[in-house]
Amino acid sequence: MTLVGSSKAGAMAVETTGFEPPSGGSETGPRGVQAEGELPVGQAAEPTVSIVIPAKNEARNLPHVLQKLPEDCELILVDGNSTDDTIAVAQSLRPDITIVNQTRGGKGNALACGFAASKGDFIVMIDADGSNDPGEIPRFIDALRRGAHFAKGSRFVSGGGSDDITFIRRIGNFWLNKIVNVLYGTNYTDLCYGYNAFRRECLDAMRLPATDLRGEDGAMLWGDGFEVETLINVRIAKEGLRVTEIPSFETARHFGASNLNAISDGIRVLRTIHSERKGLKRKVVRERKAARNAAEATWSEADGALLQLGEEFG
Ligand SMILES: Nc1nc2c(ncn2[C@@H]2O[C@H](COP(=O)(O)OP(=O)(O)OP(=O)(O)O)[C@@H](O)[C@H]2O)c(=O)[nH]1
Ligand SMILES: [Mg+2]
Repeated sequence: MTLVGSSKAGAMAVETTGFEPPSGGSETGPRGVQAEGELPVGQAAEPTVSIVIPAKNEARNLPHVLQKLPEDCELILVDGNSTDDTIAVAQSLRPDITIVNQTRGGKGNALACGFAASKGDFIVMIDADGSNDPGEIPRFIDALRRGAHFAKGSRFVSGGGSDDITFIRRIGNFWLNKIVNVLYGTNYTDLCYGYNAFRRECLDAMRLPATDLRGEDGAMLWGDGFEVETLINVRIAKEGLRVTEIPSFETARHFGASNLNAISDGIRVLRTIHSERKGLKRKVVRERKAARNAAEATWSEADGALLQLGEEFG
């Protein structure tokens, strides 16, 4: 698969006109906060794409991922001190891959290290366990090309789904998602999902913990764990960036065991949601909700009018 068609390797053409949700995607999150109009995509006319892959003992799963990734992208695998052949397998499958060693523990630190090493104008984050379909990447890129700052994978919009999520995780994700939507005025449908893509400018909004800091006795810092997706989503919302949700289907990991603990990681997510509220103005949340309701009302009015037209002339 290539992302650029006939354009030069490592780059693709970008429309920098205003925002329109891509086909199969839906606009969500705070709206109308960011100034409308042209969105800068680095300095390049044809932005480049980096794919960041956190991997901890995923040697057996990597063939299902790396062989399906586009050729015309920068690939960065962030190794979590794997004790299997993760690095060797990655290098044999994709000799062009860059291997990065993470500086602390956890998936969040792995992503921060991968983002810091990346050079692309667009950055895709995808798991190494084979549960995210690389074939969906063009949908994410398309949303960014159409003006979204952040293209957020969702298993819970039409066209998405999961063979992997357990009952308890589904319930936890649902309620955590709901809390974020109420507190931050967003319209997310899948808070804790790690398959996303974004414009490089989003890194400033994410403010992930610096990769060169050392935790006490090598401990993880806040944001280094599985709370990272929530941290990213909340900070993107706080900055009022444009988010488009992309339907995504998650399959079960092919081999190996999960690194996530639904209870302890769920608590980290909850604490993140709470601690990120500092400095958030209620007025901003209210304005975002009002803007969203107004947009929804306009859509349903337009829908009604179209239906009526259809009945009259159809
Ligand atoms: N580098 C690095 N990668 C990690 C770490 N923890 C998890 N990952 C990777 O992050 C991705 C998601 O982790 P998973 O363990 O699959 O978590 P999950 O998807 O919630 O769990 P499952 O549904 O059971 O697959 C996988 O590619 C992991 O290899 C870590 O500490 N360091
Ligand atoms: Mg997984």
